[in-house]
Amino acid sequence: MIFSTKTISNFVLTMILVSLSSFTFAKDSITVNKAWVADAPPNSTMYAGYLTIKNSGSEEVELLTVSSPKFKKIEIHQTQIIRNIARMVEQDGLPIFENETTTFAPGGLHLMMIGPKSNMKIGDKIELTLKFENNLSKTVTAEVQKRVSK
Ligand SMILES: [Cu+2]
Repeated sequence: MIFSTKTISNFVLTMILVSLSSFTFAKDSITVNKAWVADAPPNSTMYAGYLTIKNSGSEEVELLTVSSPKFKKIEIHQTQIIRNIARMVEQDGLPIFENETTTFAPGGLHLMMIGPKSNMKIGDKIELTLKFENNLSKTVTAEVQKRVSK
């Protein structure tokens, strides 16, 4: 087969555009919503945070870490009932499945926010940065709200 230089350069250009658009698509496929942090008694050393992560893309994306300037450390926890006892199990990376919304909610998945750098009160705004694979990151603002028992 013989390719003209123009054909090859068009081919290369197409490949560049294809890889750029798939990158853009992956970046825009994740949406983080409804972020809030449950109020806790004064001097609490831990808070629980909740949010939803929607993956509208066609590929699974893994949530790697969550951080906030107002906390020393944030872990991703899943509450599991093992022999009638609720235990919190740290998730080492959390797959966010394609075409699904993953919901963090009381009694299930939550952000375990450890070591607040100051006291929190209802209405305070907390910045959360979620890092995903493929160098994707999303920053959202969570408001401290009264815990609602379900
Ligand atoms: Cu926990």
